[in-house]
Order: sequence, then C-alpha cells, then structure tokens
Amino acid sequence: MPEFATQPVAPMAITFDPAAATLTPSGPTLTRRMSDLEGLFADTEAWREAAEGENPIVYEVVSSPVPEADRELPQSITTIHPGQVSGEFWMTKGHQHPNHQGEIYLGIEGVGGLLLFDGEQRRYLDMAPGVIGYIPPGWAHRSINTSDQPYSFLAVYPGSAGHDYGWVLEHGMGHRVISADDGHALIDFSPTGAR
Ligand code: S6P
Ligand code: ZN
Repeated sequence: MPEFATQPVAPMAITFDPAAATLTPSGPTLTRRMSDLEGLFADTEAWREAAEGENPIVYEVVSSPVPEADRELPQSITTIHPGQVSGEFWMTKGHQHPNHQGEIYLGIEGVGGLLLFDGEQRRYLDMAPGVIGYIPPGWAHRSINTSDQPYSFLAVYPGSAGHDYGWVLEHGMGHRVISADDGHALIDFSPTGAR
C-alpha cells in the first residue's frame, strides 16, 4: 500500500436514502438558520426581521463519515427548505474552494438551481432529481430552492478542497434568483441592502 501523510479511512458502505435525504452511517450535521445568513439577501431589513423573529432553519447538511482530509472523497446531502426573503428564494451561503477542485451535485428530491460564478462568467443550472450539476475548479457555487417543497441534493467533493465563504460575500454570485409569475427569474446581482 502507498504511503500517505494522513492515513485513509477504511473501505465502507454508506446507505444513501434519497427519499429521506439521509446517509447511514452519518458524520457531522450542519444546520444553518436565517441568522447565519447575514449579508446574503438583497433586502437586509426583511432578512433581519426574519432572523430576529422566528429565525427559521433555512438548510441542513448531513455528511457521511468520510472526513474532509487530503485525498479523501467526502459526501454530503443538503436540504434547503422552501421560503423567500422579499421575493428572493432561500439559498445556501455559497463558497469558493480555495484549493481549486471540481465537485459534483446530484439532485435527489425537489427542484432548485445551482448558481456558478468565476468572478467574470456566471451560469445557472436547473436542478431536479437525477440531474448532475458539474462545478468545475475555480467556480464559486450556491444552491437555491426555487419551489414550495424541500430541495435536496448529494454533493461529492475532494477532501482537500476547503471552503472560502468570504470570497462570495465580497464578489457576490453574479445573479440573484427571485420568484416570478412563471416560477423563478434571474436578475443581476445587487449588493446587500440595495433593495
Ligand atoms: C461542499 C458542498 C456542499 C455545501 C452545502 C452547503 O463543498 O458544496 O456540501 O457545503 O450545500 O452550502 P454552503 O455554501 O453553506 O457550504
Ligand atoms: Zn463546494
């Protein structure tokens, strides 16, 4: 067996339940409430009212036991609950992988979108069960629930990728995703507090 700086975890079978959006056995779970999402939504006053009021859970991330370590390949399932802040759909914080590496998302339940931004070019992918959204190295990414039902997806990414949230707060994601008569619409990114 080759030498590794960090010993790899042992081979394991992980049961993936798409209906329940669970991984068994599971690792850490992350819960993001509205108060954790400062600086994301265009309407700061509406965000503050929600954060200081009911402070709902916006999304949860359950992970498999595979660690975020060099050469490992962790997986996680994110479930974004349905909701809007002043017409802007609930979304993840969004991040850039500072050690530029690719990632895949597989839609498993509900529908949503995957916003991608490399600092110049911007893309939007419609996500649904069975769709693989490919995130190339160097593209920041954010997920959005564009429906009135929960939206879940599986993420698989290199364990050494890292997560830079400051880059997205500084540069935005190129677009905002808002509700529209026929579902959702993309508008140009505006700084937080501009609406
Ligand atoms: C990790 C992967 C996802 C997100 C998750 C939450 O590289 O992209 O597991 O971490 O969807 O999003 P965020 O932006 O809060 O980390
Ligand atoms: Zn990522």
